[in-house]
Amino acid sequence: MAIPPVVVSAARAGWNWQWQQLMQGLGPADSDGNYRRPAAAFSALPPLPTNAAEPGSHVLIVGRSCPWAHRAWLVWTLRQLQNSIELLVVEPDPEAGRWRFGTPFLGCSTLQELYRRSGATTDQRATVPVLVERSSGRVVLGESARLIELLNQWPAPAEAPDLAPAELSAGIEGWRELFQGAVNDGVYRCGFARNQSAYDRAESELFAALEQAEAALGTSGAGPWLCGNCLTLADVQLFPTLIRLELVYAPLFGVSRRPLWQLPALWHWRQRVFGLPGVADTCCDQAWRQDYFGALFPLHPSGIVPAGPALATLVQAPPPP
Ligand SMILES: N[C@@H](CCC(=O)N[C@@H](CS)C(=O)NCC(=O)O)C(=O)O
Repeated sequence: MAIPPVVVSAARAGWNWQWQQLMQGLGPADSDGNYRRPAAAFSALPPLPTNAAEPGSHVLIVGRSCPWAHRAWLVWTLRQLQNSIELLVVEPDPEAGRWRFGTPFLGCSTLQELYRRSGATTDQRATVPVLVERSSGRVVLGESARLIELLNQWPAPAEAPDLAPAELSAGIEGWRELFQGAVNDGVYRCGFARNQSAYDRAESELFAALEQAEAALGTSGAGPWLCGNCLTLADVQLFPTLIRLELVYAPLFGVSRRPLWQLPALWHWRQRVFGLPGVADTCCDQAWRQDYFGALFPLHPSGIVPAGPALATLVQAPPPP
């Protein structure tokens, strides 16, 4: 028997109302429906700690699926900070919507406890990445854009690259500012948009920025990195978003106007970054899929985790003609 149209429209209105409530749990939106990322706790760039050179004095806490943590993990890897800063991976707890430690860390079982102990208020989110001083157990910095700057100043082996050389600073900062809003946060503004216009705004800004990067890399004699011969924080900031593009952002957040193979300079750039020593170890495609599709209930209520594509096909094979 056909369901009466009045019942269908009542169910739709009820479902839409509930969806808006659930979306509020993912993140706030402004009155036009644009997602507005809440400010991070412990976001100011501190001076380099006096005990930075002491091996094991600090711990970098990351989550595998988080793109903001990924950028810090990349700088830690590229600058070979393994002997000076310990890396600690936390696990998601989708039911409680927070990060937890596999085994208690400095007396805390959740990241939230660690943040509270450092003075975070109850309305502040306990986010990764976060840098913690081991001896005091206190948060040093919890904002990834500043954290990658701090890690770039951290005492490192002589052969470690400087990812922000002074002579390139204008170019690096230009790219970083563009990517932070239009791309890194842009994918979330697409996925968490509350209406079509909010999505349209974020989506066109995002692809305009990608096309700008494509044009810069595709210019003859340019590259191999965004700022020329030198790998910089600009490359570091773009990679975590682009490596997740076909795996999660296209299917889940609707970032699908152009798959990356249609931006060939960026496709090859992504392969180059992936091929740098240690970078593959920071790419956990199974965890990305599981965490995004399994945990973002309002966007994907079934929780069904898609089977592909395999990461290897995105970083090893040449793009389709
Ligand atoms: N502004 C922060 C944002 C980081 C962030 O949003 N991390 C997410 C994971 S991708 C998180 O830890 N969320 C936990 C929460 O919101 O409670 C940064 O860039 O460091």
